[in-house]
Amino acid sequence: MPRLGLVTAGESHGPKLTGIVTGLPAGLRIDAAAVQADLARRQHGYGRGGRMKIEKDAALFTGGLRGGETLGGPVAFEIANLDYAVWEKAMGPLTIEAEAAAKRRLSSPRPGHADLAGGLKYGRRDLRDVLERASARESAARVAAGALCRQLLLEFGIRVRSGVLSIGDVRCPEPPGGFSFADLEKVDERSPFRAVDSSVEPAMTAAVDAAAAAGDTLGGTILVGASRVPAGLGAHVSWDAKLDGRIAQALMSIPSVKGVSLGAAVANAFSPGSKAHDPIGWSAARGFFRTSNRAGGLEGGITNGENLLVTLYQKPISTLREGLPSVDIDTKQPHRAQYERSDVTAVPACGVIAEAMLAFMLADALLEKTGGDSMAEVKRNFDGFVAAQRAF
Ligand code: EPS
Repeated sequence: MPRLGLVTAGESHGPKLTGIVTGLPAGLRIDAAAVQADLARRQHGYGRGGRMKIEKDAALFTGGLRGGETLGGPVAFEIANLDYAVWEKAMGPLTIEAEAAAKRRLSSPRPGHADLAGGLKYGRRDLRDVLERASARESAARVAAGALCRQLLLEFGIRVRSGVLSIGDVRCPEPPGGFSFADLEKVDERSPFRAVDSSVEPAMTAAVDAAAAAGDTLGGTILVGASRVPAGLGAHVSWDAKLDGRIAQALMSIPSVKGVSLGAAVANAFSPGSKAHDPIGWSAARGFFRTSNRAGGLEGGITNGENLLVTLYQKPISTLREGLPSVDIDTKQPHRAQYERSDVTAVPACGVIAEAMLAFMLADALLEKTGGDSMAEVKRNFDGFVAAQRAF
């Protein structure tokens, strides 16, 4: 049964985002500077629009911590939306001014965004009521929550990293045997693309510039992974206990992510079984190990002790300057989709959000395995199951 919970609240141009993480054990030391660093990493990236110049994301912790340590209760935090200062009249939670709200109304939905589907479902004639919550702004709260989980994982030596594989049609050349966690360790966090191979970054800059000049947008692919993951997280016993499915759901829930694949899943689908699996070896020093990692670290929905490797496929952002063909919901006449200030691409940021979601799902699976209300109990139980595996 899942152990961790995450609820986020807040609209993109409302006063703030709120996050609440439940299920963290007591006694986890929280490094606020590391949370801040992840929030800054998410904001960094070539191809972002004007909004990122306005926001300075910072998590203000308001519950569940004392003196920098978790207490075992829900951990709550807030991230202010600095842009709210100019949106208050249209986005006030309790009162809005009709004229300001009318000026901000969205009535020509953007194909690819949640605007129309959400408007139909919730009966909202101002599609802004949908887009404000569907906005990827919400991912800032996920990153803060993921940063807490990353700190828990680090206590067990588990590290989570990501890197951009492609933007538009510019791809990092794939090494023989595929990308590995070592490629993610080489990613330069100061780079505005965070590509696994920095030699393609000038071509990525040119592709984003060309898309921006044409009023177009770009998607891409991202590799996210975790190292030193112990075998035995997740379970094969029920469809909803399988960790591969749980991770896929979490990563697919990131705005614009439309595909998720584990290890060499796509290549494997076109290969015979003799070339799709990972031979098993054993040595006294390493215990059981694999000579390749095509499975991406999961078999039968259970971690197998190899590094976790997941690829995400992000579609191009659906807000285009000229507006894609759409219909005005009032007149029902053809009308170009309304343009909202937006990004040209958010692929580099997506990697940071993917790290947060993977850290959350791995921390959840680890705590599910160990149980424990305090970090001391979690560590004792973790050491016990690792020792049992070594003796297997
Ligand atoms: C987004 C549109 C843009 C992005 C936003 C996601 O916002 P705005 O309409 O205010 O310019 O910048 O992303 C963020 C605010 C963020 O923090 O990532 C969208 O429509 O999803």
